[in-house]
Amino acid sequence: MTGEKALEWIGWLTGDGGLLHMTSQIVSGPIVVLTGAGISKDSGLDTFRDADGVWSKVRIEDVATAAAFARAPERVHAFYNARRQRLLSSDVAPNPAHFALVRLEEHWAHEVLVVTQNIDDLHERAGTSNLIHMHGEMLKARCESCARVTAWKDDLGLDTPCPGCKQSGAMRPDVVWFGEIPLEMDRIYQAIADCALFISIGTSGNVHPAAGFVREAREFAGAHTVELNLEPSAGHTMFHDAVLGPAAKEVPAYVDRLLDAS
Ligand code: BJW
Repeated sequence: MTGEKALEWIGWLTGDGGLLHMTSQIVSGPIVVLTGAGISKDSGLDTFRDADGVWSKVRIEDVATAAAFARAPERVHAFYNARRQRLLSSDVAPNPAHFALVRLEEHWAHEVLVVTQNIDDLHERAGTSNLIHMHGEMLKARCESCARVTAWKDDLGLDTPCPGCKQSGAMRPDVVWFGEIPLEMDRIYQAIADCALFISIGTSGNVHPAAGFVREAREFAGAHTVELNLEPSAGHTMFHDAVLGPAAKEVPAYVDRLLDAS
């Protein structure tokens, strides 16, 4: 069966400086890939918790909670307007890690679901189709009055009317702030329960519920768990294997090894 010998092959052949440890477990079946800000770092977007990250410049409690938005909506709009314009600038584009996940989806014999915490659209631009944005999307706006979600590329402000109900002052970025419930959780937990391989890419493992997915995959689904990150994440002990290095380099190489062996 395609993919059956993939991880056995990896364990046998690799061992370069970026590799912490690899087991020889044989894996075949569905894959869940969790991605975080680190996968988009090589595309020119900031991470959150690195030294130069978003949270080194603004406080979470000022921009990433519903209370912050209620208290100072202009500041929250300015924060997301700037990030939206950055995402749409000509020098931001998918990097080889995003494209490698498209190859995995296209050529793996079983389902590959990408669950991203990122609100950028770089997975879509690369071509990933089986994708969940659990923390929402920067290029969508939601009306708090009528709940309509609208594709959005312009700045948002207090004077922006909802295209549906026409009310002004109720539009917000369609993202998940702290204290809000991430999207499509039932579908995500079902996919994790069914997966044979769980791959985490470019996330620090500090934010729940995403940080708990690896435990679900390993302990309840019996999945093989692999982390690809610049440095060990907060939950690194839950992963069977780890590959340390930049996503743009390590993800294509890892996907190549999986597919070459299948
Ligand atoms: C590279 C690299 C390169 C760099 N290559 N790698 C349990 C315990 C404790 C607290 C909680 C808990 N459960 C819930 C909570 C509360 C809270 C929470 O987690 N708090 C913690 C901070 C303690 N969680 C919530 O409130 C969530 N809601 C919730 O739990 O609802 C209850 C519920 C859940 C499920 C079912 C039913 C009910 C909501 C969380 C919302 C997070 N929102 C944000 C901002 C909004 C979107 C935006 O503006 O972009 O989402 S916060 C921010 O963090 C953003 C990210 O998606 C998220 C994760 O960050 P990520 O991706 O991990 O980035 P970094 O910067 O942390 O890490 C980057 C990594 O990449 C690093 O490791 C680098 O080394 C690496 N890297 N360059 C590869 N080139």
